[in-house]
Amino acid sequence: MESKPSGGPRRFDPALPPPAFLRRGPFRPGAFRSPLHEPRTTVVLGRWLGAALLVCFLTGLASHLLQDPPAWLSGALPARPANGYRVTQGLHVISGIAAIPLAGAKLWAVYPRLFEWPPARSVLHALERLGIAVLVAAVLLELFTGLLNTLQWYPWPFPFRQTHFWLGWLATGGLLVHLAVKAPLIARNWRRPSTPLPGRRAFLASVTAATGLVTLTTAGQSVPWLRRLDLLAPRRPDIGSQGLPVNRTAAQAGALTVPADWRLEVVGPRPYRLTLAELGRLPQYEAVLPIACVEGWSASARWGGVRITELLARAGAPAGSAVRVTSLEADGPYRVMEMPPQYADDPLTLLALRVNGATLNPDHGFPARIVAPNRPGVLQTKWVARIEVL
Ligand SMILES: Nc1nc2c(c(=O)[nH]1)N[C@H]1C(S)=C(S)[C@@H](COP(=O)(O)O)O[C@H]1N2
Ligand SMILES: [Mo]
Repeated sequence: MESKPSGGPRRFDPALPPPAFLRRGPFRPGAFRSPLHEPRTTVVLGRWLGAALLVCFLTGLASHLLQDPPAWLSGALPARPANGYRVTQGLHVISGIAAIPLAGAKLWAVYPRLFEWPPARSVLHALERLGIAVLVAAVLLELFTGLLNTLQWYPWPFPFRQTHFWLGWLATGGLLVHLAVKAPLIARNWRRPSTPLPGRRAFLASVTAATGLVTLTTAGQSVPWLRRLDLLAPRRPDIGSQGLPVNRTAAQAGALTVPADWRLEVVGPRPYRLTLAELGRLPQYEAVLPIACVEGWSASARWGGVRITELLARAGAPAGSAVRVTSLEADGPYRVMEMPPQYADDPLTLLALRVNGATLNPDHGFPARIVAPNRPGVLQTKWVARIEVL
């Protein structure tokens, strides 16, 4: 059956029939019977998917810059709002998870085009299809690696963060080219058609329900009032020792032992060392700050301890100094952390000795850890050994 668009809703333009020997399986004329493989459906899905990917890209960029800023930017990152990273990273993971069913539906709607004949009508058409292949591959890999990251599962040989970052640019670039190429088709199908297509409403309602369901059952890992619905996310932010999840336990950090003669070492113009008891006799402050993990969960806690800015002043550090913090861990990617001056100076930035009123337990960083406003969890260094003025 050769279907030419007539009257009713437009199908994707039918091309030539494939050669006789190929006319089987998906190359059979009429192989795709659903009327929903058509542009209006893909435009409706594309709007939602595009919005989710855009939010995901921008919040991902924020995440990357806060965790690993280029030198020219590091002094300009804001320490406020204190919850900023919690919100952007929460949105990053929420939009990424929502994009998964949306991308599935969008690909289902367009996949008959994979079997178009001829595979390329012109050089331009070949380039366009190549662009779509890159876009689809980048988006799928991005969603897949991101989802596995929320599970702390890295079954691949490449570094997650850099790969995820560059794939994000590739996907976004590919998306912009795709939108430009498809602009006329998008414009034609932007508005609701006068004749509704049977089945489309039910299909779109199912996609909306699926997206809503995965969002609602995972968003509670970062959105406190959705906590009770948090059934599918890897973490419940209220489950963990001392009322807070643990990302990497002391055991996972290499059977970490705190030496009996532990002292905080502060290195600056007037270096000094302090025991835990001596730290406890310095002026103590409290700050309510979240741990916001890049993997998507976040939880607020009440931290108590000494202000970093006061420790630095005591070492004779000039105002506006950056610091390097080293953990007791033997190795591990988060053993050493650098903190630009705007965080080190902030009255909310603490060398915390307590969490939610109790002495830190080993998993939360005993004897002392860093907490600072608007910073990714990975930079909230646990088991602190040394603070150096840079
Ligand atoms: N020294 C050290 N500090 C660390 C880590 C680590 O592996 N080593 N993990 C970080 C990560 S990824 C997070 S999310 C927070 C988690 O803090 P919590 O386990 O107390 O909740 O600690 C951070 N501090
Ligand atoms: Mo983390």
